[in-house]
Amino acid sequence: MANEPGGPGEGGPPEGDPQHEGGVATATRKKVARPSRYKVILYNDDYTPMEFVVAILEQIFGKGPSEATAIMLAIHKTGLGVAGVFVLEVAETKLVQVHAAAEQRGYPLRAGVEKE
Ligand code: TYC
Repeated sequence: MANEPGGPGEGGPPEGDPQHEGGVATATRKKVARPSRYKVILYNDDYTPMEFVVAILEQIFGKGPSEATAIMLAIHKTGLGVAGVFVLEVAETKLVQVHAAAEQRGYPLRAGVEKE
């Protein structure tokens, strides 16, 4: 059997068909589902220590020290900031992790999820 499912040639235009040669591939390609993405927002407050917010951004959101510090300072100045963008299930998990870590330390840090 030529052209086994999953084998080479799968998914592309039929080879040797003049109608499909040299054209713009995207014009005939089927649409693919792109899952919606969601921002995890952190909100400023007067009591959560800056170092704790930086640690959250590093440990839960995978930011490096300088980016985590920049995001924390932007939240401190403007009132809110984006910690990361994820598919919904991941965004909601991060939200739970932020609130659990803050609650454990007794800090009022709040976070939310917003569609991008
Ligand atoms: N405003 C806090 C302070 O001065 C720091 C802070 C930054 C708190 C970001 C929350 O999401 C936050 N200690």
